[in-house]
Amino acid sequence: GSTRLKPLKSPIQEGKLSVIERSKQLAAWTAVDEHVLPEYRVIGIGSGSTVPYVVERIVSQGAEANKDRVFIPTGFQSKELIVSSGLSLGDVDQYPTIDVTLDGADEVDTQLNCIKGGGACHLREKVLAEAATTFILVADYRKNVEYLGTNFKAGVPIEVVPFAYAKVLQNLHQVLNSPKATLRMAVAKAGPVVSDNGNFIIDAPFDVERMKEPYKIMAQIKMLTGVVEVGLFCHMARAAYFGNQDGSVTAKW
Ligand code: ABF
Repeated sequence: GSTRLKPLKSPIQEGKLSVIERSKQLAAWTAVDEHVLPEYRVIGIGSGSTVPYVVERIVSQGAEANKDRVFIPTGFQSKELIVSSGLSLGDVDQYPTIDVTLDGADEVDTQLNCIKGGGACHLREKVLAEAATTFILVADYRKNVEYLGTNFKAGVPIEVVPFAYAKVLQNLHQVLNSPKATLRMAVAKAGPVVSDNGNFIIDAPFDVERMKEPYKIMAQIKMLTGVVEVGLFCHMARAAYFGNQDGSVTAKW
């Protein structure tokens, strides 16, 4: 389903944010208001630039609401956000069951399949998405698409063990028909990006037709020996919230 919610008034930030940042904030605030229920104790916090607005809104629920809660990070950036916001930090090994995880996405299709991993955090993000009773996506309007690959052209992020990266690249080029798959390099080509888990990231573009069946692609990539995790999250999200340019929010479920 899908619905368009009325514009949320956010007097605090009125006029201080760009249209895109404001749409991220609106998506995040709406998702928190709808899904971070008072009785929830264990909350998964994702990565990216939309999630800070999720934490901002949770903090605004007050010290009383947050005093018995624990927040589980999806990586270094997410951990820093939790700690700097004064919220209690927990580990997923202490809390393998999470009440709700809220996270961003690079793109979300009409079935709520999404591309994640633009920030090289998708392995831990998928662990927390799977451990959550409810997994919620928050994003700006650019991510709300009919088919994956419409706006996000960098390709499917794939975390691979360094030992196997050249073999996996070859498999993608020759077997899975992604001739433009590349190893993700750090800024200024200083070397390959290394994930929080010490692995490399490959970005593998597929043509739009193939991206109409993301589950199939995800399964084919996941079977390649050396692949740790694929940045395609299929049939996992309960709902997705997109801030729109006009200040309204679109909810998809
Ligand atoms: C994380 O943040 C990643 O899975 C995804 O690539 C990225 C989205 O970033 P942003 O919210 O800044 O668009 O969720």
